[in-house]
Amino acid sequence: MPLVTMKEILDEASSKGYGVGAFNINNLEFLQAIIEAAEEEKSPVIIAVSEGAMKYAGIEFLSSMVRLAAEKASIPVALHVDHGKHWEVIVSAIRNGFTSVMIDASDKPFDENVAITSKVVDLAHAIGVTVEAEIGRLKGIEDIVKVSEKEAILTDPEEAKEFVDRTGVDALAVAVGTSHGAYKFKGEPKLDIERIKKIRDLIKIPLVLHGASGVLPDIVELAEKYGAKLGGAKGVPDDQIVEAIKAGISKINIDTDLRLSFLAGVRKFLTEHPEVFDPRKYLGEGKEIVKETVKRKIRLFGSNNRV
Ligand code: PGH
Ligand code: CA
Ligand code: ZN
Repeated sequence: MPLVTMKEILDEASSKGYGVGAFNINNLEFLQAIIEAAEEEKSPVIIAVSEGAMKYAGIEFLSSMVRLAAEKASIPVALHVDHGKHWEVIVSAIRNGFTSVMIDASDKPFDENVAITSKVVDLAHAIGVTVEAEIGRLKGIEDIVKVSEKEAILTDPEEAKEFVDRTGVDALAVAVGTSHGAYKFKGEPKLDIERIKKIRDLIKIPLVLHGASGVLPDIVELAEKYGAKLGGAKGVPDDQIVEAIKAGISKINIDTDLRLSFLAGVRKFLTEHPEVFDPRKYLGEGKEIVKETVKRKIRLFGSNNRV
């Protein structure tokens, strides 16, 4: 079916209380893995493209691939800009058929974030494109030394409400203790679930959890068995993701878990078949593990059997 907006996918998820994965792609194999997994699990899915991905592969190549994949698929697919920082990128994405954009001005002072986000909302809504924005900064709770620092970094519920009222965004990314990458927590993994509940009580639009990868221990172990060095890697445990969804999160962003899965597959294949030089073979093995990981995520988030 043609690409749908992210709002369509998330409003449905939010009203029924399940989560939907937004999975990052940079190339063909990750896209194939995600779409195949979502089709087999009968799940809606969000394909996320960062500015880095656009720089790596080209926005036209990525958007064309995703549009085609969606048209051939039997599940709803949204094409979304992840962490858009530049006005030109947002405009270019909309011109290239993205159905959703994230404008991330969360590093700016509150009023400036409101102004930048509002400008994107005006443009995007005029042509039916969904907007996600963010307030607060992503950082592990354990890394926060003082209480005052915690309040400055994590999303303040009252501020979140004012932000949504003033900007008219469709989805809001909140900072509740996660961070990007494979090294999220020095101590015990911990999300501020109470904060999600407070924000949920004040805000009716879908909420987004960034930095949500689990850094799956079995995948890390597999990659390390074949030579990867990932000492100290730690992510968000599955049970905390479930709690976060129960508390009101609707969109869950996953990048790192797919990277680690691909790495494990490619490393395993190359180690076991040193004589093989056909990229379809080793990339194919990477793709299979990414696909398995996406299926695990879909079932964890509860978006399976929804289409
Ligand atoms: C993410 C992905 N992308 O926007 O938030 O986070 O590094 O935990 O996959 P991870
Ligand atoms: Ca941010
Ligand atoms: Zn993110």
